[in-house]
Amino acid sequence: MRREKEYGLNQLETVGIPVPALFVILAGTAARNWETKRAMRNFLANAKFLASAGAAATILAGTSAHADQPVEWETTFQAPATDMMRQIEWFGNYTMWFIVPITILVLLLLAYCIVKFRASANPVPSKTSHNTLIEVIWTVGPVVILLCLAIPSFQLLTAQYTPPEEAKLTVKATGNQWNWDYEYQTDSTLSFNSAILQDGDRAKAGKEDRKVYPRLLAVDNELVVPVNTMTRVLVTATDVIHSFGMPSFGIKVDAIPGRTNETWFKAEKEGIFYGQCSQLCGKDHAFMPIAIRVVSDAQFKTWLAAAKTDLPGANKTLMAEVDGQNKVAAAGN
Ligand SMILES: [Cu+2]
Repeated sequence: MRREKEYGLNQLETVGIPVPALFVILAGTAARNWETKRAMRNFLANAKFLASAGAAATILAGTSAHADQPVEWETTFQAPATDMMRQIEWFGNYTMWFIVPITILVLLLLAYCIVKFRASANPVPSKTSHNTLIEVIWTVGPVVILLCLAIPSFQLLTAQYTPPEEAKLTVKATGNQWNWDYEYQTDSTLSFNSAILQDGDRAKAGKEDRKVYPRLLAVDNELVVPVNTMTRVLVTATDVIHSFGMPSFGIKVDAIPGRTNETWFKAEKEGIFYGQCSQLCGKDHAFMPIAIRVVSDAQFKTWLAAAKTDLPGANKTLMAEVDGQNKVAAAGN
């Protein structure tokens, strides 16, 4: 802040802008806590701009009990499953409050100028080349707007790189052309490969429900994590650069050969979540999905113990339990 004061905002006083007033506006923006942001976000979420968004939400509501995944004609983010994603969603909506008015203002100004100063109505154009007031406005205006965007943006970036607590579970995700290896860094390591689910394998895997296990997103072995647990993900690759992305968790980090990147999440909802490799990595880039199954702590412990000796068996048992729960929930019991 001091640097801004030294090099930037001091100049405002020379052009007659009351700097303290500016700081009040900015401080208000910066100090607004997440509760207020949440309220604003809810308001924005209700004010859907497009009818198709509403339609997409209706479609999504039908499947959200089971899974969070992309839906056709989706115009908004997938439903957040972590606080980080909620903050990202808030910031996305917040920027719309600047983008939409600016776009409308510029459009109206253009239309006004095109009509008012057209050659037939205004044959002798003005030769004005300077106007101090307008120049000050179009310099100061964008500076204020950029500061209003920069401050929450940097706060969000800082939050993403500052895990609020020590991770309770560490998982390493290694990208390969074109599948993922997962390694649980627990007392005795568990590692397995996770590749796209082939249609021919659906019946054998018990994954015939395409709503829960969608085409191009379902995998043979999901990454299983416990709910409400701080999870650290170490991300690397063996061949080319991939990217580990999970939209509803608000995470995306490059998987680079010879280097380990780190990200974290704390999933708040149980269910199965889908993401994809997000870095062009070769001919099957579109076919290396990421599936994370979030389960209760007890279910995770049982699964982890069983998976060390029999992964397919552990997955089947877990699926039977989770799908059974969902059926009971769907029946309204
Ligand atoms: Cu990839």
